[in-house]
Amino acid sequence: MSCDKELTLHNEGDIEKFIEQLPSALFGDKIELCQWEGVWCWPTTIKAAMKFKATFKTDPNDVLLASAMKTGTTWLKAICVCIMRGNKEEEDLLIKDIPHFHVPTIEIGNSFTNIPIDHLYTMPSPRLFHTHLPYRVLPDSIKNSDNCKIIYIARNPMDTLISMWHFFNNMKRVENFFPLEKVVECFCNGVHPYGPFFEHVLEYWEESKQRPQKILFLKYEDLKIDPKKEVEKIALFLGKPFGNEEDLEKVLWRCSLERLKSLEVNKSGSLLTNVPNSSFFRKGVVGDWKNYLTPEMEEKLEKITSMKLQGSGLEL
Ligand code: PAP
Repeated sequence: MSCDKELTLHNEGDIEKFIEQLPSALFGDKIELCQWEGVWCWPTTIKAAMKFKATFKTDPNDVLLASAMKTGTTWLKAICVCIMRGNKEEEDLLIKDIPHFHVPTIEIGNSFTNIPIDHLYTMPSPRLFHTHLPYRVLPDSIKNSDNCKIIYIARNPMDTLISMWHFFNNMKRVENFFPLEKVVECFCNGVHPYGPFFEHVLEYWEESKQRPQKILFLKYEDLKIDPKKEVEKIALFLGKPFGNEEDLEKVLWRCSLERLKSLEVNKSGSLLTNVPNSSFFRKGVVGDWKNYLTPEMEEKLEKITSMKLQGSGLEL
C-alpha cells in the first residue's frame, strides 16, 4: 500500500487494521516484525513512524541524527549533546541521563520509554532528535528542507550484526539466547529491526553525496581511528566549531566509551522497557565479529556486502 493511502488513515482503529495486514516475519525466531514501506520493524514502531511521517513539521534549526541499529547511535548522540547543549562543567548533561534520554529516538517514543512523544514537538529550538528509520520514510518536511540537518552514522555490517546479537540477548524478557545462525540469516534477508541494513545505509549515502550541506555521512570506524578529526567535522557541520583544543578534548573524553560506561546512570537504570542502560555500552571494538562468526558466516556476509555496495563508492 502506498504512502498516500496511509495518510488517509485517520483514527487509531484504521491504523491498527492497516498494520495487521502488513507482511510479518520473525527476527531470530523470537521477535515479530512487520514490513511497511520496505522496512521491517515492531508493529508499535511502525505505528509511530506512520504518525511521524504524516504529521511532523520541521523547523529550520532542527538537527536529526540517523542510523541503522548498533552502528554508533549512542556515541553520536553523546557527541552532539555536548556540542549543541553546552560543554561547561555545570552543563554536563551526560552525567544526569543516558544520551538516549537527551536525544529521543522519534519512533520509539511512548511505546518503549517514558519520554513523552510530545517532547519532540515542545522541545526548544534547535531541536536535536534521532531516528532509526530509513531515509525514504522520513517526513517530506525534513527531506524538502535545506536547513534541517541530518547526521548519519554507518558501521561495518559484521560488527553491526554482532553488536545487535549481543543487544537482543541482553534484553530482560528474552529467556534464551538468539541463535547466531538465525540472526545472520535474518540480517542477510533484511528481516531485522530497521532492515534491510544495506538499503538503509545506501539511501543516506546517496543523499549525502547529492546534498553534502544537508547530510553528513559518518562511519563508526573513522570515529574510532581519528575521533578528533571526526568530532571537529561534526561541530563544523553543526555551525559550532570549537574555539580551542581544550573544548574539543573535553568532548572526546566526556563521550568516550570508558567514561560513559563508568557513569552511574549508565551502569544502572533502564530508559527503555526491558533494556538495561548498560547494554548500550559494550566493547566498542572494530572487528569484534572475528570472535563470533564462523568462516561460512563470514563468507556469506562478505559476499552480500560486496554485492550490495558494488558501484556505490562506499566501503564498510
Ligand atoms: P543503538 O542503535 O541501539 O542506539 P548503538 O549505540 O548504535 O545502539 O550501538 C551500540 C554499540 O556502540 C556497541 O558496540 P559493540 O556492541 O560492538 O560494543 C557499543 O559498545 C558502542 N558504543 C556505545 N557508546 C560508545 C562510545 N562512546 N564510543 C564507542 N563505542 C560506543
